[in-house]
Amino acid sequence: MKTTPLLLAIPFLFQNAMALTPVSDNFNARLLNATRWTSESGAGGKLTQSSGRVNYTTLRASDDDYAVLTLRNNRPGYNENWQVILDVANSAGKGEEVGVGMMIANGADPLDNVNLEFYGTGPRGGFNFIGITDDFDDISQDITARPNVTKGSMKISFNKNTKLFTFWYDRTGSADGFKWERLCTFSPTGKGGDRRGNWKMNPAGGNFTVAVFGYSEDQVVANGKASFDNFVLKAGN
Ligand SMILES: [Ca+2]
Ligand SMILES: [Ca+2]
Ligand SMILES: [Ca+2]
Repeated sequence: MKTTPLLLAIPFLFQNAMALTPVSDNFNARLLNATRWTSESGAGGKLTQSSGRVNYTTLRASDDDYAVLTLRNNRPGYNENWQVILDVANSAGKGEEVGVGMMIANGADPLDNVNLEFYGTGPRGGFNFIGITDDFDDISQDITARPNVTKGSMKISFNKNTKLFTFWYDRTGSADGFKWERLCTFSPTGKGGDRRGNWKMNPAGGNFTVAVFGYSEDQVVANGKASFDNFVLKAGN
């Protein structure tokens, strides 16, 4: 059939020419955009879009409460420069027992992932990096900065040439613009970076899933104590 070569060519061209589709969400609508995000939760963890942001709550203090929103149709690539940004607020004052943040996972294996979490103020507060490969999480490898703030912004960027993720925070949030401070880098090739793990990414077609989340461990989290806002995925790093 004459159309066959064309039909075969389209996906190929599409794959090569396709630039990253930017996403931004100010969470100002009454309801969460369910076309954009898939929602998942465990134990009593709950994410609710209200007052122009997404609030994390739990009514009962149980183990492993969490709630996650994952971008449904947008997977940034292994061969693109991209970044994700999020405003975060946390006045729970419980250190790492209550967090909000972002997770990037290997699109081919969710057990390979990196997380940037925000714990708020205090000696156990701050912005914390976690790197996990094949579900192995060594907390002695976490990297934390403690600017002693209850709100700020976080950014995870990916460089297609170095194949490094870089983790950043802004200690004042987005309202006054961004002044990014570098926390650390992670290499998914298993080589280089401040931390590393071999995710065995597909060199041609590898991609990543993007999620935002809240979680708590044995804590009641009242509405307004932990939240996030102003998600952005865009090209460049
Ligand atoms: Ca908002
Ligand atoms: Ca793996
Ligand atoms: Ca700022």
